[in-house]
Amino acid sequence: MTVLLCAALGGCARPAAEPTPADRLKTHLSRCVEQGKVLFGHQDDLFYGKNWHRWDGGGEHSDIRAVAGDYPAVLGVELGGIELGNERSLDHVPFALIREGIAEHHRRGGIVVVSWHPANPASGGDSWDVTAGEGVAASLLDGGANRAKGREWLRRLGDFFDSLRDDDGRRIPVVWRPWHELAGNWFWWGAPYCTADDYKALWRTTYDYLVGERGLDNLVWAVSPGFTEYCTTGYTDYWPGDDCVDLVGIDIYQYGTSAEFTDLTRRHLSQLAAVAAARGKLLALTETGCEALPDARWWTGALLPALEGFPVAYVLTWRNAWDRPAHYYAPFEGEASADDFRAFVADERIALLGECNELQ
Ligand code: BMA
Repeated sequence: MTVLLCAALGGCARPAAEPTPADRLKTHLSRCVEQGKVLFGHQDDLFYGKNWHRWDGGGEHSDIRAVAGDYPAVLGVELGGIELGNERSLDHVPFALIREGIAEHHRRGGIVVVSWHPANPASGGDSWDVTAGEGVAASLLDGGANRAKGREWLRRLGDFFDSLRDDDGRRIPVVWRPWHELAGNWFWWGAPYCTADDYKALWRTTYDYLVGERGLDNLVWAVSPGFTEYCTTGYTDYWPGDDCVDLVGIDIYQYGTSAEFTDLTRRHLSQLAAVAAARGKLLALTETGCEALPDARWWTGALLPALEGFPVAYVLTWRNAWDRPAHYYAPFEGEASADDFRAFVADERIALLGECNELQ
């Protein structure tokens, strides 16, 4: 009987392996791209925003939902401080609340992306402490002075990723983008202080530990080096390896005019679209924004035309700080660009949570 059935089915192929949580997330993102959608994201959206925060008795809120009637499709979360065993992120959010928010967003059919601004292992300063100069990244590698500390940091990260579970106990997938903005001179792992070989080894060490040793199958690996005057080879010489990258991204903020932002973003996205296509990777605008939104038509006038025609899976706008009045990148109730933001998300290309959920 088995033989007959096998013959009828054209041979006994081994059953296909069950897709991992990361595979399912990649499929979800690819489906959105195929449908011509760009998922809209906002950093820390569920945890705090303009004049509110959810911890210490604060209730649920979302600046995006308050303005546009739905949550962002993509929730950005930040793990800086977890490596030290802290209870709260460097932006004051309890990690327990971050875990809860990730599960909540996943349950609603949304996508989570994770950034990490780790401390400087050599100086004890923060990510932006570059006073130790070259060699800090190398100190985390095999034979380096901070290797044991680096292993401990990765263990804490691994514990957190492993603790992300859905209601059935399955791991929740997230886009994970460690060691970002490599091309800048502002992080201790930045290109001015880190050779291509050391950067690739740092990435490989991170990947081998989390995926190889810990077996974490819920991470979609995103690289977002960027291009700067200090380094233009983030996607070539510093490329961590085709087997340990799933998504190619870039972080671009507006510092000049809206027209300059649109032009710069288009130039960089067209370069990245070619990299992503050649390597078979997803593409995203992994961080963006214009602090305090001086241009009330920024959404339809600058960001939408910047994205036009590129197969961008998602765009993540940076956080609306609860404790720094001018440090915000997304609208909130009464903010000057709120009307334009509603027009932006009404565009058929832009998806908030509801549409993202439907495309699973
Ligand atoms: C930066 C700023 C900081 C913040 C950091 C990590 O761009 O928003 O205030 O601590 O990101 O989220």
